[in-house]
Formats: sequence, C-alpha cells, structure tokens
Amino acid sequence: MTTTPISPASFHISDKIASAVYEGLMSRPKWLPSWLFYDAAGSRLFDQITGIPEYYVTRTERAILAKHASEIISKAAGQSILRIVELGAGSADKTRILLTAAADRQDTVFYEPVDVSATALVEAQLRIEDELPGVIVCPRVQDYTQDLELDSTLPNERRLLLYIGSSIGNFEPGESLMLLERVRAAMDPGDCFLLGVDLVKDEAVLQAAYDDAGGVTAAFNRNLLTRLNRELDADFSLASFGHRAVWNPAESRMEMHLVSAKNQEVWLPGIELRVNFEVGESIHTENSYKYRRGDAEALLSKAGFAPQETWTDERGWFAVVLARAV
Ligand code: AVI
Repeated sequence: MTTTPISPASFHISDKIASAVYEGLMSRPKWLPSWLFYDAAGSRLFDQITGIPEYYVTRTERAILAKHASEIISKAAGQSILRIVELGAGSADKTRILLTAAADRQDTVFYEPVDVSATALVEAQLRIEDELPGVIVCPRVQDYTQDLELDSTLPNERRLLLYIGSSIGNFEPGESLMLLERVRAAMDPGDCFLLGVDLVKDEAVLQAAYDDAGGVTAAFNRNLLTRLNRELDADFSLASFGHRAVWNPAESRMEMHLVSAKNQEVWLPGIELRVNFEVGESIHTENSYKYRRGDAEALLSKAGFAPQETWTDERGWFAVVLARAV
C-alpha cells in the first residue's frame, strides 16, 4: 500500500479542512476528525439520529432534565438570578426544558448560546424567542473549543453553563480536561456547570445505537466522504466504503470507521493527495467516550469545579452532573 503526496498545496479551500484531511489521511492508521461530520447535511442527519429508536442518548438525557429541571435550576441559582450559557447551539428541545424552568423562577432569563455556526445561532434565537417570551437570546459566535469569552455578569447574577448532549464524549481524555479548564477560566467562582455524559452500558445497546437498523448513522458517517468529494473535489466512491461501529473496552469508547470494500485509490485534487486503500483498511472517523460512575465528577474536580449533584436515569445509562466553579 502506498500513498503519494504531491504537495499540501491548494489550501485556498479551507485551511482548517485541508490540513486536517491531509494530516489524517497521511497517518497510519488513517483517521479524520469527527467535527467534519457537521456540514448542513451532516447536521440534519445528526438531528435524525437523535430521534431513532436505537439512539437512546438524547431521549435519556432529555428525560433526566425534564424530571429534575426545577431542582437543577434552583440549585444552580441559589439566591441569585441565573444567566444561562450553552456551549453549542444544537440541543434546542433539551435546553428549552431548562429555560422554561428558569423562566418560571425569574421574570427574564438571559440565554447565551455559543457556537461556531452563525446559522445555528440564528435558528436557535428565532426558535427560542418565539416559544419562550421570557427568554432573551444573546448569541455568541465563537469556537469554544479554542477559546471562550463570556459577557460579564451583574452583582446579583450567576451563570449556569450547559454542556449537554454527551458532546464531551467526542473529545480525547486530555482534550476534554483542557476544554473544561478553559471553560472554568472563563467563569467566576460560584457559577455552575451542567455536564451531560453517556455511561458505559451493555455492548449490544451501544452497538445498535451507533449502527442502527435504518442506516441513518451509516449515512451520517459516509456523508463525510460526500463532503470531501464536494469541498476537496475528491473522488471517493461511497459504495466502496462500509460503516463500522465497534466498542473498544480498553479505551471505554465507541468507535466509528469507514472501511474500504476493495483495494482502491482515491484522488483529492483540493489537497493534491493520492491515497491508496487496501481492502478492509479503515478510516477512523469518531470516538465517543463512555464514562463510568464517578469519572465525570473526577474530571470536573481536576478542572477546578466542585461537583454538587449527579442525576441519572433508572437504567443508569446517562448522567447529568452539576458542578460549581471554585
Ligand atoms: C454528537 N455526539 C455526542 C454524538 C455521539 O453520540 O457521540 C455523535 C454521533 N455519532 C454517531 N451517532 C451520534
């Protein structure tokens, strides 16, 4: 198997995408970063995933939030007025549960969704302001994985930062600690952080969630190749790459791969890269880490938070942890 780099030129397309794809496909084993999933089509497919029967993640977290929303809000607020900040703007209906509980407690709730995508923020703003009149949306276009700046608070205000949806699970362990440390640095002592983490469970349940019978997750995974065909003018044949989801118990993570069905060569003119694949060779496209009980609290403590309370569902499949910045 050979790979023939010509030169990492033509970076006018998008430096970030070009260099990530070049680096990932030149590596052995090959990999691509999971943030590449989320173009417009990928975001739609992910929305679809959140509703499929096998993908318990969204449903389970939503049920925990619905059951404990007022307790979460009053514990976070104490005697203060809450300002709610959300990292990522994608989890609208779950956020709505918490915003509704906050709006029941105070006249006005300032809600600051932080996302790299201005489009996602505009959609969130229209939706929330339309449905929740007591909520004022102050969107912030920012890549919170790189840096985070928050609006200052009034003396009687306290922030509640939401990082729900198990998004932390898509970061490597070292990266997730760095991310939480950076978030902590942007917060004031007394502010609260609400983290949603997916827990280790029966392998068959995990397997089905990441390889559903209807093939939506497979389409989500393959869409990454469609994106490279469009944005880097690549010639990936989608039919020649299969979707594989595997549980890696040593690393406590679900992995997604795209597996080459044959020996083949792919040409990516946008980055002037010719890549050879052997039959059975994979591109590792995602890790989704699953936490054990106590892991999230330990991670939060390391990052400068004091865990306050953890809520789980009856089956113990998902955990929502409230922690205070110290
Ligand atoms: C966004 N993220 C939390 C999802 C997860 O479960 O890791 C992405 C996903 N990948 C496959 N299905 C859903």
